[in-house]
This record gives sequence, structure tokens and C-alpha cells, in this order.
Amino acid sequence: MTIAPLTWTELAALTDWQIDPINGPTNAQARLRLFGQSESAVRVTLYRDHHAWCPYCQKVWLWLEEKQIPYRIEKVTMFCYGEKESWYKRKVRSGMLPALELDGQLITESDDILLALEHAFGPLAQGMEDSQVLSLRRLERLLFRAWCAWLCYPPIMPQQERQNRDQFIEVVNKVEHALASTPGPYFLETFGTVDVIFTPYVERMNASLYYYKGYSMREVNPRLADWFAAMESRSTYRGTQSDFHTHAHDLPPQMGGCWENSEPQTRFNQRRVDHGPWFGLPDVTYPEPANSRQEALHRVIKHHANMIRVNPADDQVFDQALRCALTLMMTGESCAPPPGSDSALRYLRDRISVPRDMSIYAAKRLRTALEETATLAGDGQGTPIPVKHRRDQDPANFTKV
Ligand SMILES: N[C@@H](CCC(=O)N[C@@H](CS)C(=O)NCC(=O)O)C(=O)O
Repeated sequence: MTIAPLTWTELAALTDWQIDPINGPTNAQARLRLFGQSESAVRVTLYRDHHAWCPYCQKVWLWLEEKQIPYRIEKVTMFCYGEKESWYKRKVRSGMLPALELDGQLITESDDILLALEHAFGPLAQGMEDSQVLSLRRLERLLFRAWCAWLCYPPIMPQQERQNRDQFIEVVNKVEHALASTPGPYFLETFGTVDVIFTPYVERMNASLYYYKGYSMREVNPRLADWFAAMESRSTYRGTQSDFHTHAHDLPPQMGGCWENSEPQTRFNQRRVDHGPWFGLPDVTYPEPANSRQEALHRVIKHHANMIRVNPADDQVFDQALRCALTLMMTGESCAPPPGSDSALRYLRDRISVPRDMSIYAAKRLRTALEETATLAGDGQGTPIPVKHRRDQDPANFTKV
């Protein structure tokens, strides 16, 4: 038994989700953050990428959120998903992100940005050049290099895959040891700058190794598991946190390729990340907020005209199919989509980006509703996600009204 899809007006009546992007919790949509202060207090502009994919931007973003420094956000396109804005190239010739203006002075390189911010506003618990911090920053780079060696180069000899894996695990054990040497879950006695520095790549390691290597960092390493859980207790981190699906597919063009191994566990994990079920994946462990469906609905309603225009399917067909998925998500009642809309629904399922579009649990709800609704029409998949670039995500397509 299936029901007719609700209209957009009927759907809109089912959500009262709203946040204050300027003074409320950390969110990816804000263009200005004031933390209750007046706009005249703003001394900082952060230039970061549109999709919140850039790890070095996440580091600076998290730092500003933790310190509650009032700042503006200007979003810039990364080379892998679109044309870099000419105004940005005039400002930063290389086009690299992040960049930051502090009292009108431009700074590039994320570590130099953090040093300048520290100088202006004081350290985030510990200073970047504190000796314990310096040693942990070196460990973070060691971990980064071991991860790249395993993930981003095709093994020339069969035994190389094993060697690269062992080398990564050796460094992860050093990270586990560092975490174990303090009483709490963080890298030093209290949360601070080191945790911010580790966050972007450890989050990407967790996602990419699960998907490409069948290795579940968060399940295998107890101290890292505790560290992730502690990070997730912070609303700042929750606001910047991505999910497995987003990273599994944003990393290949950014890293120049991600190489999967042939382990059965890898195949299993890939199927799960791409086709669900998304609940229960080790990309998040804090409890689902009660209003995640309302959040997903609100975000889709806000952007539905562009989503329908960009989708490869006929506009009317996809409009109806999308309302079917949203009807299921909100009412729990199945709603049969028009014939042939299965691949269109899965096209969207594959292009939800966290946290750009919505938070992690809202995305799980939406992906689930899209997949369950698509199943009623067939098993057609969407246009494959490209691996060499992500021009399918060109922000220019979404800024039209
Ligand atoms: N060492 C630099 C690295 C920055 C970097 O590699 N940024 C990448 C994005 S993650 C970039 O801007 N690439 C140009 C682009 O993708 O458009 C830093 O720490 O800020």
C-alpha cells in the first residue's frame, strides 16, 4: 500500500527546523559568525572552500569556533570541482586555501594562520610552538605521510600493500600511545590546539581506510575511539564533521587517487557506504538528534528548485520522486515514485555532502529515504561519481535562482 506524495506546501508544514547561523551552533552555512558580539568586533575573514572538503580549512574553522572569535566567511571553489573565482586569484595567486585576513592583513598556510591568530587572540589552551605541541604536530605529519603512502599510491609489488599497512599501523600505535599518556581522552591534559590539528586528517583517515582498505580505525584503536567520542561531544566539531560517504568520494580528486585493496571486508564496506544502511557506520557515535528528519527536510525544501534543475532526470518526474522520498522520510508511509525515477533518486543520494548540505544524521535520514523510495521504482543507479574531478558538484550550478 503506498500513498500519494505530499505537496511542497504540505511538506513545509512538517518542519520547524531552524538555527541561528550567526550566533547559534557551528554550522557550514554561515557567512558571518558573531558568538553574541557586535559586527564591529569582526577582525577576521576566513576564505575556505564552498563544500567544506578542504582539511586545512577545517583546522582553522574549528580553531575560530572553539575560541569564539567573530569572523566572516568567504567561500571559494576548489580546482577539482569548478572554476576558481578570479577575485580570489587576484588575492591569492596560487588559489590555495585556506587564507585569512586579520585586521586587513592576508595570511596563507594554515599553520601560519593559526600562529597569527594565536598572536592576536591568545592560544587555544596550548600554543602552537609549545614543545609538547611541536612534538605532537610532528606525529600528526608522520601519520599523514603513512596514510598517504598506503592510500594514495598503487602498490607496485603485491607485498607493498601489506608493508604500507604495517607502517601505517606502527604510526597509529604511536598515536594510541600518545593518547594513552594523558588521563583524559585528548592529546594533552585538556582539549586544545593539538586536537584541532589532528581532527581533519584523522576524520579523513577513518573514512577512507574503511572504504578503500577495509580498515576501521575507530573500531580497532580504542584510544582513538575515545578521542573521536570526546570530539563529538563538542558542538564545534559536530558542526564541521563529515560522513563516510562524503569523504570516500571527495578524497580521490583531492589526493590524486585512492587505491582500494582486494579484501572482502573492503568490498563489504564499500557497499555499505554507497548503498546503506548508513545508520550504525563508525563515522559517528553520538546519539541522533530528535530533529534530524526536520533538518533534512528544511534543507531540501530550501534548495529543491536547483536540485531538480541539476538532476539528470526530467524536472517533473524528479520533482514528484523527490516529494515521494520526503513523504516517506516524514510520515513513514511508502510512496511509489514515477517509473524511471530510481536512478534520479540515487543520483541525489550520492551527492549529499556533509556538513555542506546538512549534518551527519540528517544526511543518513535523507539517503535512507531516497534509497528506499528508489527501490520501489527499480535498481537503476545514478550517473557514476567521477574520481578524477568533481565537476558534478560545481557550486556555480547551485547559486542560480
Ligand atoms: N600547506 C597548505 C596546504 C593547503 C592546501 O593544500 N590546500 C588545498 C586544499 S586542501 C588547495 O587549496 N588546493 C587548491 C584547490 O584545490 O583549489 C596549508 O597548510 O594551508
